[in-house]
Amino acid sequence: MNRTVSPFPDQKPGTSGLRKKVPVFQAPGYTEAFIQSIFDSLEGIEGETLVIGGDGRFYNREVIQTAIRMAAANGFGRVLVGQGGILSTPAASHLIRKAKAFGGLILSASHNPGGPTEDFGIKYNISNGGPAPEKLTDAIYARTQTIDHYKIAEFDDMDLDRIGVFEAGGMTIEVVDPVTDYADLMETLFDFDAIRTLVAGGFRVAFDAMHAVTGPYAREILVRRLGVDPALVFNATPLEDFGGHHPDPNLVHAKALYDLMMGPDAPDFGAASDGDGDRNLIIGRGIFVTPSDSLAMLAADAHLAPGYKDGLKGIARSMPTSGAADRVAAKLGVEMHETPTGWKFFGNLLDAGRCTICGEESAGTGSDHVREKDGLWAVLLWLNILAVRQLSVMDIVRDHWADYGRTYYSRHDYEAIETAAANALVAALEQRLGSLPGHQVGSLTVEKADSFSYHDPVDGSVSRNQGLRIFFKGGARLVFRLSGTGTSGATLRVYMERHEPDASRHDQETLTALAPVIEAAEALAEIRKWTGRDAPTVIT
Ligand code: VG1
Ligand code: CO
Repeated sequence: MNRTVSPFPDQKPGTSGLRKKVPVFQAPGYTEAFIQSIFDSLEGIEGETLVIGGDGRFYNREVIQTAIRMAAANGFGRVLVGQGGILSTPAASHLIRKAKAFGGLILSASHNPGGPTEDFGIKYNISNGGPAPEKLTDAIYARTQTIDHYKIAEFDDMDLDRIGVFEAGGMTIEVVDPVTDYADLMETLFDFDAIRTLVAGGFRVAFDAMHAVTGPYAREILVRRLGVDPALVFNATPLEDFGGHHPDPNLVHAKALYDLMMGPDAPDFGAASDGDGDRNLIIGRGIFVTPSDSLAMLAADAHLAPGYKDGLKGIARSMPTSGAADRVAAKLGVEMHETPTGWKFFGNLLDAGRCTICGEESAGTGSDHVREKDGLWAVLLWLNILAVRQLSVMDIVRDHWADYGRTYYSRHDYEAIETAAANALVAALEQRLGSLPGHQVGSLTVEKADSFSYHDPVDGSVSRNQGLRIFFKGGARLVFRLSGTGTSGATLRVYMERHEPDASRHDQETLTALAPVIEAAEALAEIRKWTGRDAPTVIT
């Protein structure tokens, strides 16, 4: 049946779908209007398959029931839904590809907190398993401006906990095991025997699932298939509110793991993932591996894993990610691509065979095995490399720095600042960009400054205003951009990096090594003046 609904004018497309507070999604007709706007923007869904799953956060089950009824009324022939409403983002991407589905709805707000007054999100992925490209997210947004009704079938809630095939509203609904297919895919890419041998030999692996979606995946893959000690798999039961924490695998929110890894009884390898399982944090005994470095190191050694034994077609990174991976691509003699923030920009490159491994500084790494970033994939590739090289994480990192130089890197986030102030800061800096080259800031001299535009080499589309970049003589770089995933006010992200080729200078503290770049950020953008903040909320 058709029900009337009002358009909702202020929902600009974000970095990954629509993210709002739960009460916003609970407003009558709101969720339905967004889902209908997605369906209205797709062509040819009649009789097709739709994958639905989420990270298990509060409101997941309710939205899944609504989405199933709406899929039936909109003419889908089949829905595949993860048991309990669960599918990690990479597992959903894989399922879309494996089932040759038309697309999928992924319900998550990723690393944002969950609960009745916390965050929820809805994202649409296309048939390649990847996030909708900008053209489609723009179309969905345009539809939200004019939508006046939605279609919904009337049938009882489905039992999401029972695996099986059901019929309702003229549509087939299959409740599937969310873990097995994904775990099997991982076994095709990595040498599980080698990792099992490593673990059996006393190599201790710790994993923090942060009470989010990777718990069941980690139990199956790490514990059951690889023999990892279950006592070192922490917070493996998904909770609707993630135990009241942010399921964000960084040094602030995964501090317990960090402290363990820096402590006297540290395991050999520590990792964590986020709410929806697409991010990864890697910490060796006594050493945190920055995500930008991790991307470079995984790319350099990927050929040691069976799935990548023929080498890489290319590497891609988001613009704010450090240039460490570029040096690996240059040495391997493969293409290097620099895209805007957000996984949707990697899809075309992966589909066209222009890159094999992709990554973002925000703890996202992945490959052409799916079309999303993949937290456990990165953990397994690290373990495969460690098993083959028989070195510690610390030694692998130091070797890499010795070969390629070290790229010091840090991101400063100013969360929940006033939107108007954030926009004004960016506008003021943007206006000055043209006058910056040659300008002296402390000990640094600006070489070049611009606003990043991306020209997609595959489909020719152009994405503008993707962040302000300031390059200094000698290779340091500063980037400013506003987050597209926050749900309260604005978040300013400042990204700093500096390459240090001299191995005798690889032991500096990151913030010391970056001090001139950090000072330049304040001098150029006047962050204090605009935001009223003395310090960032999160430093990663
Ligand atoms: C952030 C990260 C970005 C990532 C995005 C979605 O976006 O910076 O790299 O792709 O989150 O990740 P933003 O616009 O807030 O900077 V996930 O794991 O939250 O889906
Ligand atoms: Co995520």
